[in-house]
Order: sequence, then structure tokens, then C-alpha cells
Amino acid sequence: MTLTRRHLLGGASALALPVLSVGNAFAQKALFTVKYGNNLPITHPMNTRANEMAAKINAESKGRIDFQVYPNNQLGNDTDMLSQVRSGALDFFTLSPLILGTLVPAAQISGVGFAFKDYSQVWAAMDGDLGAYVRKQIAASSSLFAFDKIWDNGYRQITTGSKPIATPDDLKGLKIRTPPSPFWVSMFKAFEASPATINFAEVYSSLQTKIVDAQENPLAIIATAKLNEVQKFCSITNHMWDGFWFLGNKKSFERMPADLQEIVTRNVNAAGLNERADVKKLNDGLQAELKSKGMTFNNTEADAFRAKLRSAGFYAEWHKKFGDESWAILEKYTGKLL
Ligand code: X2X
Repeated sequence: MTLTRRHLLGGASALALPVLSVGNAFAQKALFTVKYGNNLPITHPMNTRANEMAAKINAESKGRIDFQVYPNNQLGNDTDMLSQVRSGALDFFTLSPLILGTLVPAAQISGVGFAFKDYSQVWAAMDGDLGAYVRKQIAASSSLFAFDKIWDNGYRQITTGSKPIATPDDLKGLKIRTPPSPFWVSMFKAFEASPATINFAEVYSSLQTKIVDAQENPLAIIATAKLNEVQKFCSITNHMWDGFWFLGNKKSFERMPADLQEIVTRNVNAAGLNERADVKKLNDGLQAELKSKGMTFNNTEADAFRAKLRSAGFYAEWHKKFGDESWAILEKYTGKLL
């Protein structure tokens, strides 16, 4: 966070300028220049809503804040940006709870395979006691905090270049990319696949050069990252719901006076709710478009995949790792998982 106008004008040339400047007419007199980074393509609803949010924050603060959006891994990959936001070099960062799990293991609980049957369970949990529990863990065990309303990624589907995934047996030996998270590796090892952790910034090229044959992501990401150009099959597994905590560096945020903190908080949460609606609409409607671009789709039976995870001891292992307290909070919304 750049605190003074002089510093801003002097330092501006050294700053990587935001790809999508929100045309902040007030930038010349900003007291607080803040940087927000993410890993998604500019066309993903996360960035549409983030730029809209930034313009509102700049206007409502009457230019005292210059909120800058850096999309699409412009500041580095997830691993880089996580260390930047931890140190305060980056002020805000949106990150999957499962990748955050490398720093705050308890955060991974929202990604338990096949846990949330539908979005009513997701939002009841994430806007309820489970989200509150995870945010408490984040604040207690790191230099970060998370805003109340988690942003949406969606239900994840498996894509491959070689074959459709119809049953759990089709995952045996499959070289599949997962995000850098012990939880994701654990899930696909339970399926007897061969997971390789790769940051999202490198996924397209890793598929194109066949370093891996498969990956898994919601349709909105498959489409906006153009993964359909390097993947042939998409199997609707809905194996995990995933989101993005909108993370902030505590010390950076606390430097702002209360009135500016309120403007940022209100707009981040409001943008998150709008992003959720956009992502769900996209994920619900993209199959036809991706089919028209050559992808082959198949549906799957969740019970067969859930049974495989159960027989591999996946649920029992993670129940033990998360502990009874958090597992009970999760099951309050999902029902018994074991
Ligand atoms: O890395 C991924 O697959 C992505 C874009 O979905 C996340 O950020 C977790």
C-alpha cells in the first residue's frame, strides 16, 4: 500500500500498471494506493466485478483510495501472490480455500469431495458457521484476514485430452493437474490417479505440451481460460465446490481509517455477491457453447465416485486431520459424509 501522494507520483513508474485501470480520475491525490491481484482471465466475472468494485471504491472515497486490480497472474502465480499478500507487498488477493490450505490447513474443509449437494447448502455453510469458523482460523494463524462473503468458483468438472471419465476406474493412472494443495493431491491419489500440482498460470501450456493429460475446473474457467482449445473431453463430476476467499493483509488494511475500511469492506462483499450470480449463470449455461467449440461432454454418477473416496479412507483421513469440531460444523450443513 502506497500511503502518500508524493510517494505515489514518484513511485508510479516503478509500479506494474493495472491492465484494466479503472480510470481513476482521482489517482493524482490518492492517500492510499492499494493493489489487488488474482489468477483469472480478464473476461472471467471475477474481474468484471472487481473492476466495477474498484471504480465504486475510488469514487466513494473521493479519491482517497486508488484501488488497483491486477488480473490474470500479472503479479505472479498463486504461490507468488500468496507470499506477496502475506508480506504486505500485495494488499488483497483472491485464493481458493484449498490453496490457502498450504498456510491455513483448516481452510481446506470447504473443499471436501461431494460434500455440498447444491448451492443452498454451499451458501448456508459459507455465509454461516463454517465460513465464520474458517475466517477465524485465517485471522488467528496468519497475517491475513478474509472478507465475509467468499467469491464463487463453482463446482469442478474433469477434462482430459484422451478419454471421457465415466467411472472412478477411468481415473486410475490419469496424469491430472491439480492446484498446489495437499488436499487436491490427496483426493486424486484416493482415486488412484497421478496428480501433478501446477499453478493455474501454467495450466494451459502444461496441457498443450502434454506434461499432463487432464485438469479439473468449473466451466466458467474452462471457457474463459480457453482450456477447450487443449482439452477434448469434459466429464460432469461436480466432485468439489470451490470458491475464492477475498484475502487482505491485516497490517495494510489497518492503516486505513475506519471510514475507508467500511467503504472497501462493503464494496468487496457486494461485488462478491454479484460475482456469485454471474458465475452460477455462466457455469449453468456454458455446456452448449463449449460443445459447439468441439468439446465432448458426459455425465457421471456421483455415488460411484463418493463410494471410491469412502473405500479409500479419504473421508476418514480428512475427518481426523480437520478434527471433530470443524467436521461437525461441516456435517451440520451437508449431513453425514462418512
Ligand atoms: O487453479 C485453479 O484450478 C483455479 C483457477 O480454479 C483456482 O484458482 C483454484
